[in-house]
Amino acid sequence: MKKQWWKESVVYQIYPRSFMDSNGDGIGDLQGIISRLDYLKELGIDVVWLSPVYKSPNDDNGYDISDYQDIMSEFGTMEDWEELLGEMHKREIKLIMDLVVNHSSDEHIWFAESRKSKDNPFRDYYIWREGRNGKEPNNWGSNFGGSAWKLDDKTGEYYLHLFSKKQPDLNWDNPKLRNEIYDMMTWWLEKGIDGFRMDVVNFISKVEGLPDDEPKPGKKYASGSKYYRNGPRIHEYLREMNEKALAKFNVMTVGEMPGVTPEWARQYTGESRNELNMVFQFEHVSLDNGPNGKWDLKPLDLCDLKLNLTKWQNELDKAGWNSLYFNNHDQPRSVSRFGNDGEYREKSAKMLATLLHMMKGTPYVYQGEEIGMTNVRFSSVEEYRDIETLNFYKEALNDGWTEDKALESIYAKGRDNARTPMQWDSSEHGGFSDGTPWIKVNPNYKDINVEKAMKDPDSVFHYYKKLIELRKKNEIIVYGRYNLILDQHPEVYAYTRTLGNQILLVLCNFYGGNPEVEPPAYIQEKKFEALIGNYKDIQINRTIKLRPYEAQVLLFNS
Ligand code: TEU
Ligand code: CA
Repeated sequence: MKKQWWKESVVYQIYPRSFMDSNGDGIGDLQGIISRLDYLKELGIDVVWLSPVYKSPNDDNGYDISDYQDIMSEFGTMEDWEELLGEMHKREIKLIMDLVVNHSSDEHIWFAESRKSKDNPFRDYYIWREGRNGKEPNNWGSNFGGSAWKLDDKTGEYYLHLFSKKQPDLNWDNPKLRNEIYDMMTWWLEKGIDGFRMDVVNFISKVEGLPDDEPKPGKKYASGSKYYRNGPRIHEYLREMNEKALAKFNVMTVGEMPGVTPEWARQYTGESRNELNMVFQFEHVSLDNGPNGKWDLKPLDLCDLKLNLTKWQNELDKAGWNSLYFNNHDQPRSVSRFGNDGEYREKSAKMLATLLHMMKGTPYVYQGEEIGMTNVRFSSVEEYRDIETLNFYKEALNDGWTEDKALESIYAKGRDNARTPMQWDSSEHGGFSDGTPWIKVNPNYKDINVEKAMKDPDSVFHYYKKLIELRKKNEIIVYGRYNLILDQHPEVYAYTRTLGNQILLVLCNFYGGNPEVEPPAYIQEKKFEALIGNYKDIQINRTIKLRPYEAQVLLFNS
């Protein structure tokens, strides 16, 4: 397996709106990020993935871009951005930008032109169709609810929007559009950025004819996703993008890909294929979805998680590369979702971090995860800001859900769980802003904050720091082969990594019980070094006795 800097890196995701506000308007900004770079350096991360900071009307918090080559005024100026890049590079932190090119904002100049007339030169930058018997061109639903089509009065045709109606899908089948994108990417790459995270990039090629899909019983709209995920020309486009923009630079790429399987991922990330370095898959964060999707709550079965992550570890072992994540700006906080955010908040946050960071792949840390930030429960829907959440709430009530039931789903799965402001200290608004934050701070900020975590040597922060350090010192954590053990154990997730004559044993008690596990035979014979654990000692005899949410990592040399 070829060594690469991005295989040896840990990435930290910043959601700028919620990270740090420097001027008291309640909105995080670029100067705010600059003021916290020393903190990130202290944590030890190598790369920052910055969620979108481009000009945007913020229908979807920057994932609706109206100018790809300008900065959102609420966040600062291009000079601020240049300063941010410089300050990061000075600290040897790399910067990858978010590339959102499945769609633009409807306020992008391309769309303003496109909608003017059927023969406008920009018409084909988007996906326009005539209606069918006075209705939408097909029965696809948008990922944010409702139809995926909007009728535009000006020309009497519909445009496709797989997300909000202010996010019209770009037409990648048009070579002119593709070249515009590659030029824009090159423009950023020449500024010296270190790569891209690509938003829903496996959606860019749609099946010709945009056929109807089968709706679920009782539903008006169908998913349609089988006609736009991993579509017919996707590999062609990614290779062209590589050839025309990426290949000239030593950068990393990660494609966000809902619905991707390991088979697909091997094609996208295979070393000789010249497409992407890694993908974000969604299978492991969908295991607690019921049959009706994310809002349909279902408890996680640990064995499902083992089976799934193991499949990804094994299938991408020789071809491709994994990205490792539990959190991002779209997911609820992992300590609340898979751990225990009450009595065992710190223990379980460390356990989950151990489980993920000792696997093979590039780990991603989402802002606040490194101090064990939790989900939030706002008492009324008025406190929520996320378009997906608000659309869901409206639809759920229309479908006959009670307010309480809808709120329970939002508490468990809503994206705003991840978007409450970063908790820096115990001062008002958690030290995020001197003004009124655009979304409320989680009321637990007095207890959970960066200042407190940095002072406490036992904190989740210091544990993450150590996990990141270990990856730098032990090649086995980066390149060792993964092997699941105790595969049927209902409470313990255990695996080994092997490289040369070393074995790394990772034991994670996923729950609050006291399971006793039989260690592999070699544990009796070989000397080991305890690399990291979330208890002060380790209880090993004939068996290993695990305490609630205990995690242990042992390294054997032979
Ligand atoms: O998310 C892609 C996506 O599929 C989301 O709809 C995701 O599945 C959902 O948030 C979870 O319920 C990307 C971005 O990460 C997200 O923030 C954007 O809203 C979306 O694309 C549109 O750009
Ligand atoms: Ca601000």
